[in-house]
Amino acid sequence: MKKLLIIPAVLVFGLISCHSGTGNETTTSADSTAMPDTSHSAMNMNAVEALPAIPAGAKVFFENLKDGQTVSSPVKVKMGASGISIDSAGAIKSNSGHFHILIDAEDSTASGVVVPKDSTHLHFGNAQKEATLTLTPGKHKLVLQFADGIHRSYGSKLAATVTVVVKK
Ligand SMILES: [Cu+2]
Repeated sequence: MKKLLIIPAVLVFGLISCHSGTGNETTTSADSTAMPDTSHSAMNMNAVEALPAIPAGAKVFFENLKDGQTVSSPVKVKMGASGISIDSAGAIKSNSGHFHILIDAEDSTASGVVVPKDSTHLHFGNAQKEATLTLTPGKHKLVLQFADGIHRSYGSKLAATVTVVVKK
């Protein structure tokens, strides 16, 4: 049945565009017009999945650090999450992600943006819940940022900030 529909489409299209294209191009156009469902699902497969939704009530927090706390370097940091599970990086999974620590950087990485990977943006893609940071004496802002399996930030809703004072 589809071939019967395509043939008149090719004829009509060919008549309209007889000066502007070859016969092959005309056939290709008619095929994609005749099978919109196939081309549409192929596009969806190529598109990147949306950032998973944040479960209601989920949060992340520094388990062992309070804002303004004085610490000595190296600092052991315990990372906590509730209402969302901690998983290794790799695949996009709903209700899960992994930790990042931003050192003296932004307050949170914008939602959906891949967390940078550099000396001030640490990734814990093996589902680690603890980290040891070497910090210079003085004040430092630490941000705990949760992100999905491909490092896309969940934004400020799954971020926590503390400022610590490192002893000399
Ligand atoms: Cu990451």
